Parts: sequence; C-alpha cells; structure tokens
Amino acid sequence: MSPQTLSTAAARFAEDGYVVLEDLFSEDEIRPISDEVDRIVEGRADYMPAHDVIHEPGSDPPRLRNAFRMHIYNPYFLEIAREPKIVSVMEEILGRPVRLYGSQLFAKPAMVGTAVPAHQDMPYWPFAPAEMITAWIALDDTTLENGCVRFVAGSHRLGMLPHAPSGVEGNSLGLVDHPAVNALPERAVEVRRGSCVLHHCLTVHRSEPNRSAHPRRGLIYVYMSPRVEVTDPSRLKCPPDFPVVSRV
Ligand SMILES: O=C(O)CCC(=O)C(=O)O
Repeated sequence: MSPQTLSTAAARFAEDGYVVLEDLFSEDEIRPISDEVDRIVEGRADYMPAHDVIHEPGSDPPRLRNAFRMHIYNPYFLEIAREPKIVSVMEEILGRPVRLYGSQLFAKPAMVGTAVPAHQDMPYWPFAPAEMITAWIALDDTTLENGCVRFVAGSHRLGMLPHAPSGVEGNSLGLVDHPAVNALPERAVEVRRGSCVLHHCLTVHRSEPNRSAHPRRGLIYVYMSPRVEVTDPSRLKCPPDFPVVSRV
C-alpha cells in the first residue's frame, strides 16, 4: 500500500472511527480463507474445541453463529492476521509493533443469522488504553438484506459508554440508549467479498438479522497498539502472550 493510500485510510479512520478497504483481497486470495472458514461453519474443522463455537439459538440442525480464537487452534489463521496489507494500515494508525489480541468468526447464516446488538468493543476487554482496532474481512458480499455491519460515525470520540447485559449469546453486552450516540449518523456499510473494514474499539456498531438466502460471513482480527496493557488478568480469555504481527 502506498504511503498516500495509508495516510488517506488513517485520516478517514480518525474522522469516522471506521474505514473501508474495498477489495483488499483478490478472489484468489480470499477463496482459500473462505474455504477454511466453511470447514468451521460446517463442523469439519476438528481443531476447533466445542467451548469456542456457539450456534444460532433454536437452529435445528444447529447452525454456527460464532467461532472464537481460531488463530490459537490453527496457525493458518495466525498467518492471515500477519497479512501485510492489513498490518501496514494498523501500524500507520497504532504504531509499531502491532500485536494480535483475537480472532473471531461472525457466520450470520442464511435466514437464521441473528442480530448483533449495538455495542462498543472496549467494554468487553480488560485492556487500556483504548488503542485497539478490529479488521472485519468480508467473506461474502454484505448487503442491507443479509445484515451488513452498521457503524455510528464519530462515536469513537464519545469515550466508553454504558453497556448492559444483552441476553444474546456471543454478544453479551449491548449499548444503553444514549442521546449522544443517537445524534450521530449510523451508516450501513455494504462491501464486496474480499473487502476489509477497520473499526476503532470505541466505535458503536451493530448488525441486523440475515434475511437473505445466502450466508454473510465476517472474519475478524483485533489488533493492539504497543501501549496497550492488561488491566484485569482475571477477565482474559486467552494466554497473555499476544503475538507480534509487525515484521521486525
Ligand atoms: O459481524 C457482525 O455482524 C458484527 C461484528 C462485530 O460486532 C465486530 O466486528 O466487533
């Protein structure tokens, strides 16, 4: 990515709290990633432990909703997290060296994929400062009908906002209704397969159910700046040796 493209992406991100990197992966690059994710979705990935997958409530046969921490169970997913096209933007915004916190799949299966309540990511995490960014890689075209992610532009400047239990397995926290958030524009971000959307850990976002006949799969990675530290080890759900993904 050219220095010009990197600084334009960083400026957009600073303004809105998210930025779309359209067509970041070519079809040839995204296909093997998509195929491996399908193995997880279809229950063929025997490296995934049962405690790190959850299914859509009431789905019969059970349809996968989320998988967590895939990079710990399969080095292929760690390799994807090291993709220089993503890491270079992270370094531009967060500084070096960038570390990886987590990976997760939002499978949003056809017809039964449920909503993700509005939330910020930071209230879920035992870290400070709030210098963490999620890269959301589209494994399918995302549309209004299949539940594309919606971001509240500028909400990352509001600080950490009150959340309450949401009752949703996989997304246990939901934003408490907040006038400052309601005053900002929410943008539904439709992207093509292979695109990547970065969002700040304080940006409010959500998604609606998948009402289409096709899945809407998003593979996410969460990156941390060199300054981020664990504030409450008892809330960590993985070992604290976060892999450095910046090249030395
Ligand atoms: O994929 C979705 O629907 C929600 C994504 C999300 O909550 C996240 O990336 O933090």
